[in-house]
Amino acid sequence: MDFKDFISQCNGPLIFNNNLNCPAIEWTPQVLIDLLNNKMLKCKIGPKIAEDTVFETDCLYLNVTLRDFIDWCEGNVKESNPLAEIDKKKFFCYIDYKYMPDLFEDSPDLLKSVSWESFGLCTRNGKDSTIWIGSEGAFTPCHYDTYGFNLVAQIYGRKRWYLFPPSDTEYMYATRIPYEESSVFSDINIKQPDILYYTEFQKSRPYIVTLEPGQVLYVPKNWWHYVECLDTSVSINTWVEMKDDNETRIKEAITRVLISSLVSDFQECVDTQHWINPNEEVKNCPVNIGYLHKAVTDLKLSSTHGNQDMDNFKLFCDKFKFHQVIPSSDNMCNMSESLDLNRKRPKMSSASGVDNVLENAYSSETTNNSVNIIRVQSYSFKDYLEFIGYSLVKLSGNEQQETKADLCLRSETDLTKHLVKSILKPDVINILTKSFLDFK
Ligand SMILES: O=C(O)CCC(=O)C(=O)O
Ligand SMILES: [Fe+2]
Repeated sequence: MDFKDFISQCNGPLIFNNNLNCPAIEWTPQVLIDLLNNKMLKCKIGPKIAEDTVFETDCLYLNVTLRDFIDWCEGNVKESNPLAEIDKKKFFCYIDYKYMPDLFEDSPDLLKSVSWESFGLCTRNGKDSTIWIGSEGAFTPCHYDTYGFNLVAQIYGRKRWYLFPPSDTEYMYATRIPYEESSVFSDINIKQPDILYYTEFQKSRPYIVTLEPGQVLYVPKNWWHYVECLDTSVSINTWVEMKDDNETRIKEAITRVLISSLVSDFQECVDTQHWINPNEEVKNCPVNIGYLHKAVTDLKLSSTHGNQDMDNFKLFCDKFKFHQVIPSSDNMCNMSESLDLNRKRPKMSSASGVDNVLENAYSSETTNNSVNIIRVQSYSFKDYLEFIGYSLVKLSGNEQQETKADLCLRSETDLTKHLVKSILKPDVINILTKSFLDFK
């Protein structure tokens, strides 16, 4: 395999086994409890199962220590635990999206415990990383990240990723409400999709992988993902900037201008707080126009003087140019059986045989210690439905469509939200960006 071959493999998600070499691979929840030293952390609480998509804006937030969180996960709650009232059967808790420099502001030396050097990114460490600690059943709704590619290290417990390629965007019912810089959300609930309402979704091609501790997932730029914790889970990721992020920055700046002016137009009559994710802040219009101006200036500079930034994607590909990438189909035939013998955990119960294959095909328990790279398997839409245990709701297609339409148009607030969502749709933003760039 040479450099070009590896680049062509990078057009889909990949799993890296035996390649994470840094002290943070030992970060069990217990180790993290000691390292974090009773630091208060914002914890997201949401329903494990819901008919509609659960966005961040639908969740409850409580401040907890990691000890409170783990005690709750283990069913060991004292009255003083802020999570004492939360029913573990119905709800999940997620200490998600914690930027490591904030988490370890009192002990910055710990940032060196993470290193992405074995992925060709020599200077990247905890200062560029984010940590996610979830209870069993915690999830992040389906979205794609607009900048760069992503490397995700699974440290403890298992996490399952459902991914969809950027070419499926037209089937994913994309929306910028709730708004968060650099995240485009899907309206679809991936675990219980309403395929009679979101009819186009059936044309999508799902890729599914269960990450085990020690594995690293490469997520290519703009791939959609829905992520769920199968156990109490710890993972660490880094979003790696790419050269073409400069153009994305203009799209993001336009979106920010639009959302801020829409919020100020509508805030008197609608609860616009629900349009914005809790970690996000919409600044006022002049500030946002300033971001847009800077994004355009930066793009101009990079196109006239050449981009001086290191090409991270090139560094990453260079590192693996002599490695084999095992195609997922080979992997399914050759590896799943032997891996099955080595399993440490009991199988999940499922109605489908696909489950066993998904559970086993990507285990890190390979026969030797050399790095191996495996393509993530894609599935037919039918197999995916079977895998998630989809069952048709009792309503007939027409009834269901009508009920949904009734709900959407029930109140003026919903109608407004609908209208505003359509103004912020990614295809509208693309048209605006294009005319903006042409105008310049
Ligand atoms: O692990 C999760 O829950 C979500 C992670 C994610 O969205 C990301 O790494 O981009
Ligand atoms: Fe993401």
